[in-house]
Amino acid sequence: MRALTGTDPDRLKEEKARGITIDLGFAHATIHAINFAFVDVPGHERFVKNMLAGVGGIDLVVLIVAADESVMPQTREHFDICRLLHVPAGVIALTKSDLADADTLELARMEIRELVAGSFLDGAPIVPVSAKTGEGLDALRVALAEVSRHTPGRPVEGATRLPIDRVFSMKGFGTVVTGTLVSGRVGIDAELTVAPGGRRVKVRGVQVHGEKQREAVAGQRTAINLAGVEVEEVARGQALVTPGAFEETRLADAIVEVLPGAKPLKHGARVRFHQGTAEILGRVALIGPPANNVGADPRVGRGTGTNDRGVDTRVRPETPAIPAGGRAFARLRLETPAVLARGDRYILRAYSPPVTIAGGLILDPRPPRTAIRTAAALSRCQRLDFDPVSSDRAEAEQRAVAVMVEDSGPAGLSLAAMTSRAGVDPTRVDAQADALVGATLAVRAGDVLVSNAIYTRLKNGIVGTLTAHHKAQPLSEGMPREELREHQFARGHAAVFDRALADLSAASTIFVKDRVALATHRLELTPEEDRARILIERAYRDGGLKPPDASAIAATAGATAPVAERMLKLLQRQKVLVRVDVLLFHDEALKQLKADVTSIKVSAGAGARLDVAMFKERFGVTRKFAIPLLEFLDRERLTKRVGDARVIL
Ligand SMILES: Nc1nc2c(ncn2[C@@H]2O[C@H](COP(=O)(O)OP(=O)(O)OP(=O)(O)O)[C@@H](O)[C@H]2O)c(=O)[nH]1
Ligand SMILES: [Mg+2]
Repeated sequence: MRALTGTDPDRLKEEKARGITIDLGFAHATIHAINFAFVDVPGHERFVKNMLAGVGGIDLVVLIVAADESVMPQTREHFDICRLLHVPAGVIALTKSDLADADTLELARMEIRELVAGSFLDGAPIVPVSAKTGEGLDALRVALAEVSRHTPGRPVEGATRLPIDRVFSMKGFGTVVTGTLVSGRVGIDAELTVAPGGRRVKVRGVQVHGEKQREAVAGQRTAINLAGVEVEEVARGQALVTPGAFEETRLADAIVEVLPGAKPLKHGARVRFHQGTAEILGRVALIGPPANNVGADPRVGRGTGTNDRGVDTRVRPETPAIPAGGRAFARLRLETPAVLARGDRYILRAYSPPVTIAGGLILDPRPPRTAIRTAAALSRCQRLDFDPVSSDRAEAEQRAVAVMVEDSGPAGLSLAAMTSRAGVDPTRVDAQADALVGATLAVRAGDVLVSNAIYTRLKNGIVGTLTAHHKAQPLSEGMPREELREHQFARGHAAVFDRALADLSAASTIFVKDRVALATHRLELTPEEDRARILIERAYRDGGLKPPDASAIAATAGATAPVAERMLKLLQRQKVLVRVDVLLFHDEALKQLKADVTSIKVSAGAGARLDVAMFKERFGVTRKFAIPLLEFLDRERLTKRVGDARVIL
């Protein structure tokens, strides 16, 4: 690395003393007018954990094999990791070429070719180099420049994500974090989140390759000076992200690919989950029906078949497992939260001894907490399955959003979750929502999508509930809106309920005011009730501002007390009678009163006064009615109390 970049990446005292790399080292160089940032990773198997924190964001790999030692166990593990992470391309450097003769070099070449056969490095240049003599360095530079030209760029427009690999404090600056910016950009004054944890921070300064910049973009090695956080509050494994753009999660559904040489990965196995710069302990739970069921995925936990007499000798595995070289769907249960997105690659290492056993792709960073050893869970994962490189992106997104909308039930999938959970680019959220609605898979209500099936069920449920309500309470004009929502859709999103009411109302199926009724609903009163209702209403209308006493109304109406009581309630719900304090007035009397007070103001001018005596005199009422009515006028903001009198407003 020093021969290539002029920088010795080994920073630690212990590294210098022992002559080995323990932790990540960084350097940069411009080669054939291309800016390269190098992440030097430790080779020793004891430090693979650190190596993993360095390879998360790389676009290219330089696989280093010492010519005198050829392919070593750690070479295989590093190569496996690169393959599982789907590093797209690379170059192989055969170092210490000065220590090897032509035959040794050729032997090493052969072993390397065998190792990489059929992989992304199949056919990659193998360049002998010597750091000692400098031989081959130019050829390595040419190879690097060449392979980098075919490397896809990183998404600059997406959400910002910088997995943190180092944190330190700089005198006069405060907290600095470094990492490879895997997507988005980081500019001065940007407000970001340190996740997991959700600590909000502000970017004070940005450096790329040791130089101050106003902004860093995806693909760059970056050092960021942060305001709003102490060094002790940030650690490798966290990420600097756009607030809300990623899921902080302890559960994820994923594809798992077990390495050909690894032991079978058992259901429930404890593993070390590596993603970004994080290492998190967790367990792997296999998704799908038990392997010994008919129709089960034959790649999961396959038995030994039949013996020569045709007897089924398959052992029913106690614990299903993904065999070496197998691929399956699994739910990852993490012991602490990770910051994940759909499409993330990750590595699994055994809990002990910590060797690399598998890797995979995150399909859903926030799956529902439902049973997973079922055919339904398996088919759900099949619908979520995709390949970030070869799949039709819009189509894969569409499938994922449809599944997630179904998962979300009546609560609906928010447009924000379409980005954080389903990985839809914010600029395409509306189009994807429209497409789903167009395919009659979902209904959009405000900022949420709810499945068409649930929406239809909700609408039918509303009609059913109202039908039952009208039957049970024929005198009710309908159900209070909130009561209907509680009854029908308590766990649902309010916007979805509102949309259902609006749709049913537009279709003239229901009638919505404070209460919701079927459009066909008519009050059905008995002749006695109807007569009482008419007489009561007349009594209040005639009473005007001196209404009858409610407790004596039954006699007036010639009805029984319960009937009179029901009719009084009905007239109040219909807003024919209005309660003022403990009194009931006919709505028309109150409207007339307000009109009269307004006309006083017109004739006497603004600021005219009205006191209790004047009110009694003018409207011919006693104090018993005058006081509540004046307070009513205050509440209606027609008058305002000033001392003992009132000013007409
Ligand atoms: N003769 C010769 N010696 C070399 C060459 N490259 C490295 N060495 C020596 O090999 C030893 C290990 O070199 P490093 O560059 O630390 O190897 P590394 O792969 O980074 O090792 P780790 O990071 O600890 O895994 C050192 O003593 C180097 O001086 C070379 O091209 N020729
Ligand atoms: Mg080293």
